[in-house]
Amino acid sequence: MAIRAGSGRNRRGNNGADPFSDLLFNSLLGISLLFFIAIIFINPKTKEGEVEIKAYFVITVTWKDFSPDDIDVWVQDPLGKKLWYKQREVGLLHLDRDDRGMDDDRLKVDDEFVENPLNQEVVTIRGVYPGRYTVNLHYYKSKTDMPVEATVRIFKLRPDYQVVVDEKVTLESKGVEKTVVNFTLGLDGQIKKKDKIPRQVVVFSE
Ligand SMILES: [Ca+2]
Ligand SMILES: [Ca+2]
Repeated sequence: MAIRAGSGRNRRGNNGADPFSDLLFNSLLGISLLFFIAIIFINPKTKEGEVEIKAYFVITVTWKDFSPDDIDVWVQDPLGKKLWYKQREVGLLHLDRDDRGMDDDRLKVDDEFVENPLNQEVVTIRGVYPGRYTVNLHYYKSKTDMPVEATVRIFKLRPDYQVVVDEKVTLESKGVEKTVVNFTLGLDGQIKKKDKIPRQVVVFSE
């Protein structure tokens, strides 16, 4: 069931970052993350102890390469605090970047265009805080006016390895918000409950 969200917030402005450095950083980050995920899927048991990821959970949201559409991941923690592109560090939650489709992923260098096709946002949860977490997707901006299918994967890395979510979520149109999962974390770092009850997380700030 989709949650309809409104519109009218101001989009983030120019933060002054050098676009070429940003593009290179994003490219390297994307490659590193894909490599890390590949290692986990290839041989989780033997490789688990060899990957020094200082996090308890990793959430990846990926949509079609070269898509110009902008999908956002939102996570709400047990205290009700929200992680999103304007709040990229909240408590034990961290969002690596706001991937905006192809915006900021294309740069002209010496009359040639350099593009990073990757569309991915990554969240890490760096410790155990018990309670309910909600992971939502929001179709923020559309240049295609077409549905977007996103792949959501949630890995629990500690105290033991578990694939919590590995599924595709279709966002039918701009403005649609969907709850991927609610999960309740115990003091021991284990998931006690999991459901998909729709829960609105997205808010807008002017
Ligand atoms: Ca985004
Ligand atoms: Ca992108």
